[in-house]
Amino acid sequence: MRVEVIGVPVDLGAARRGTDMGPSAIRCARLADRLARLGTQVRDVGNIEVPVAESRDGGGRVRFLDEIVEVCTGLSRRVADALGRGCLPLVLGGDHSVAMGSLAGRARAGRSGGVIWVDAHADFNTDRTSPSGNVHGMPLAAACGHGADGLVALAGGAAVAHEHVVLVGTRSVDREEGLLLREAGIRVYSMRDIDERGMAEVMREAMARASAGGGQGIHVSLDLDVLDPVFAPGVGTPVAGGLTYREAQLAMEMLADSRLVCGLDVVEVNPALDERNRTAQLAVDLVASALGERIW
Ligand SMILES: [Mn+2]
Repeated sequence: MRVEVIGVPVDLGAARRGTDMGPSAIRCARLADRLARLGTQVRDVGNIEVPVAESRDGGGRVRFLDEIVEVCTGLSRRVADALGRGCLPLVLGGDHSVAMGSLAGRARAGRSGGVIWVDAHADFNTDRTSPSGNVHGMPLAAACGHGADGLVALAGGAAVAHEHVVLVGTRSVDREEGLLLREAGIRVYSMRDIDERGMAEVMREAMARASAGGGQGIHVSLDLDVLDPVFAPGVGTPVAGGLTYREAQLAMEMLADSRLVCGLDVVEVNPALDERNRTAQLAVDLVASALGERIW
């Protein structure tokens, strides 16, 4: 397997500053060495250029809309290039707005497929429903074709069909985004589902849905806040009651076994809030598992 690492040092979509340091923190946690040990060919193409928040106005209903569209457009080109070369794009965020660039890139490369959104939040707000105007609460809705025109236009419309989108680990949903999710008929595997049925059963079902019975590639968008804050303190919007270390690892191990993963985002690591880079280290552990590292 060949992997292209693309860093997106952006925090314009988040309320808390600092996820722009995420790509650096993840590289410092020895991502490249870890992947090389798997026998994976790794090429790091560097970072996407991101405007500095202080140099822009960023006002309006959707904060930093133009800047985020600019960043995601650049990312979508890099992702499409990677896919065109037969490589798996590994996108290091940055806040979760980068996922729109990843999915736009897949569309740009002429590929279709499903999405597994592993996150404490649903990220299904639109410009109309968002309480904050922060784009990192909107990327899944935008990828499904809902929300601000500029965001939806990134992929030229919906980048993924509702029936091939699943959420895993959800435990914080705003009222109106919940209504929108239900209306769209999107399958949510909340923490309660994981509590009751176990991660293995949830992941088997999630992968079957996202891949439409095995035929399609799956883009995995991993927000580190899906983990319980006990394991991942370095995130901007922690929510209690999240995945344990092993539940998250099992999900990634099962994704690797499926051989269906065609792209991976690792987002919302915030080194300004972390403890000695442990959340970035955890991100590297999870990426390694998603790309085939096994216990033995
Ligand atoms: Mn998220």
